[in-house]
Amino acid sequence: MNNLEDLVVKLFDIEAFKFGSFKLKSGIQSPIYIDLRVIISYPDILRSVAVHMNEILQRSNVTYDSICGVPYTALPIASIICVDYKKPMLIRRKETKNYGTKKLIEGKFNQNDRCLIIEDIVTSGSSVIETADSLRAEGIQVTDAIVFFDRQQNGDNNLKEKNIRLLRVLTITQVLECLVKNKRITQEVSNDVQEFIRQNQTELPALKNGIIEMKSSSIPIRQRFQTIREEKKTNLCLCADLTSLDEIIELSKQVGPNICMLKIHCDILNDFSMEKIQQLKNISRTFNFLLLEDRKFADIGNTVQLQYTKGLFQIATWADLVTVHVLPGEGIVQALEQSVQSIDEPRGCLLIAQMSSKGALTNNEDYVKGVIKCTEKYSDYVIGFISQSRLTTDNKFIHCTPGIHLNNTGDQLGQQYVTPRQAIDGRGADILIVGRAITDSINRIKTCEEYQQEGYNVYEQLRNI
Ligand code: S5P
Repeated sequence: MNNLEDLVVKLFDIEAFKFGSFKLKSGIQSPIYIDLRVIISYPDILRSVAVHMNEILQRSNVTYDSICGVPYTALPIASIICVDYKKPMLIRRKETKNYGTKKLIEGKFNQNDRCLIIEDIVTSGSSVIETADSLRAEGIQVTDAIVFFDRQQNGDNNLKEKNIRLLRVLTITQVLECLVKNKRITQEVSNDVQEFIRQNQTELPALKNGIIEMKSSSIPIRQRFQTIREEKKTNLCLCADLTSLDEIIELSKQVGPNICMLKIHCDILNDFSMEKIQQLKNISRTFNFLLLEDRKFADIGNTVQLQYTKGLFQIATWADLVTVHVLPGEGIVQALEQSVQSIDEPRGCLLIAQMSSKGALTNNEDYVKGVIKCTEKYSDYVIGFISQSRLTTDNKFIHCTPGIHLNNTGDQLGQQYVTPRQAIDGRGADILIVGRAITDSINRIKTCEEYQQEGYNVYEQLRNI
């Protein structure tokens, strides 16, 4: 069955294409229903689909080191291409395991390998993008994807936005033409479908499962936190005060499902590079957590603008959130907010209201009042506080509390700890910032899970009172 036209007719005959009136998952009524899953029951057809896909790959001169099929229908197709054309395969899990290595990508790969994504049908491109984000989070390059069938609902442009070129064997227009020509459907039915397609163009949707918010790039940070907390059931911010970004990247992949935020200090890193920080950012998108650079800005407006946007770190380009002292006056916040106006993703900051360290000069009533005033004035950019108590009844401001440990009361350098329960119940914390309690523990993943569970349980208990 080398002829593509024969294959289309065969697919119609095995009911991979159905025409009528079908309610889609989205609730929309569609005149066409396409389900390529049936091909696994017809080995000749399955192989023919793979052969045609490979022909397109040959013609397009794509170079790649491995192939990753999007579960499920594309998996057998990917397997055939990999075996027949001797390419290694990767598999992206739909969910990470709760045990063992928690790997999201199975198979062997090297950093900067190029992986081709295979999918059966593309509508918006969201599944391909979800797969690409996971691969990229592992340092694998994704530049091309191939689909058997393009519904022509703007998937190609959505993928282009993510720097992925879409190759395809067939478009819906070609299928309709072929089926009319072979008298399987009437011209009228074909026109109806074309009209439906024209009216149902897609944009990149937000994905579910707490993993990847494609539109996270446009959802305000405050709202993102609320969604993450509910979907992932976590109010834990891991504070990774490690000096190796490589190590933070590895750790963030392991604990990504457990945290709502990752806090780092970029100026303590021995191996900072924009490439690596971009990788961390991709991981934060894959696992849907916020990235907080704990820069604690504390200078005049002009200087903080430069510190925020320039230099080695270019913090504004990657950090969803930063921390800020209001010591120099509210101009500091105005200056920071101004410098991210041209960035097309939401940015926010947390004001340091009260510190956890012994004898902190911040912990004075007038100072805290000034911080609250500033927070209210710049409430678009300031999403909340770093604090040791609840400072306002306005729940839109997020209270993040550091100085958390389950079985320690402090360190030798003035840090003071309370337990997660004390922080949430006693002090009104929304987010627990936990550092060495996790990073110094023998099993970081397990400890992280413990803090996540403890923090979220206390939050839920209070919510249900
Ligand atoms: O008052 C504060 C504010 C902050 S942001 N007290 C703090 O400890 N922090 C930060 O939280 C601090 O810089 C460190 O990164 C983290 C606490 O780390 P831990 O190891 O003591 O939990």
